[in-house]
Amino acid sequence: MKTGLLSTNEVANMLKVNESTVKRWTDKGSLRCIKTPGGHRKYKMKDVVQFMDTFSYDVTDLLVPAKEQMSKVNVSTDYAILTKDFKTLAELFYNTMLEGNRENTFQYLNLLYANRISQVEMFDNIVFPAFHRVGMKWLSGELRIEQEHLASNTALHAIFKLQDHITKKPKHGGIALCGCLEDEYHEIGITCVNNVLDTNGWTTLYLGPNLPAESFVDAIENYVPNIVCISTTAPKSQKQLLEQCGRLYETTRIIGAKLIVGGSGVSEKLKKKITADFIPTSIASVVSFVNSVVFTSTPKG
Ligand code: B12
Repeated sequence: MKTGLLSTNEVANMLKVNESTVKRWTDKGSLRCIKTPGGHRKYKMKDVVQFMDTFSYDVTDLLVPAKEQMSKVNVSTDYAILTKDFKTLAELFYNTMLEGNRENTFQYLNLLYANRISQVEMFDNIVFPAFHRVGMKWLSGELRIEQEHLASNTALHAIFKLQDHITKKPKHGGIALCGCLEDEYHEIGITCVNNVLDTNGWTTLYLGPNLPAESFVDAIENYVPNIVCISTTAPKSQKQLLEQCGRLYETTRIIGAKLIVGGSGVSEKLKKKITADFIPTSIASVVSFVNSVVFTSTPKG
């Protein structure tokens, strides 16, 4: 997917005017732009939306047609997408997944993706905050357990389905093994990590939740990955988690792989004790770490 700044030509197409008109508006100061070192004008989507809002253009024209399939999108949602108002978008995702309609939830994510919200932004800023809200509502008794289950399953389905619609980088040969250790059933974080790695050219092997440490060790030995990613959200016991991470770490050392341990189960205290190569706090931080790994380490198999 194309992301980032817009060219004068792209803005002209959006506003249905000539490039020279866009340049004139820019030079007059009505439309903000960034000048590249080479002197080219580049535009941020939010500045174009701001301009359209000021001059009463219909911002809905900017969205790609994926929205036709959504039942509940309205102008304020369109505006939230175009201005990357993640708070509003997370709220909408929360409402959509709680309804339990898998297709609508997928369509919502697809709409975001089609409108320049990257997969990483979507997970870190929309999906996870929505789930944290589910957790808070469940804790305060405002959501029932079956609603939490329905929301998680609906979201997981949509997240996997979206993966088939994402433009992926070519495979670079790196293998990533992703999963959760025994007694850990929270798999949304690791699913997102798995999918983002797949998008970034990794061959991912998804082991899912609740896998005993011995089987994880076997998987590392058999598939000889470059990176092993595990997620822990609510560890049953810190002692068990530390011990199991220790075993995985030893095995990754033998084959020359890197171990990444993520998830909100890694508290500040645990961070200091866990043996791992990287302990991320967001999906965004994983991407830069793993991209450096694939070119610097070759698994010993
Ligand atoms: C959905 C959910 C469930 C679902 C999970 C469904 C599924 N298929 O995944 C089900 C119903 C199974 C469930 C069960 C339970 N749950 Co629950 N659950 C949640 C909820 C609402 C969302 C979890 C989630 O996916 N969050 C999104 C994740 C991705 O966020 P994150 O862990 O913070 O991860 C971030 C980063 O660390 C990174 N990341 C995550 N993993 C990884 C991995 C790698 C490699 C990398 C690079 C990055 C990365 O990505 C995220 C971005 O910021 C949370 C609420 C919450 N606050 O999260 C409660 C919550 C986690 N659950 C909780 C509890 C208590 C339980 C149960 C014990 C309830 C019960 N009595 O049965 C069981 C335990 C099950 C078990 N043994 O694992 C508590 C945990 C409290 C605690 N700290 O111990 C929470 C916090 C709810 C609450 N507010 O109290 N749960």
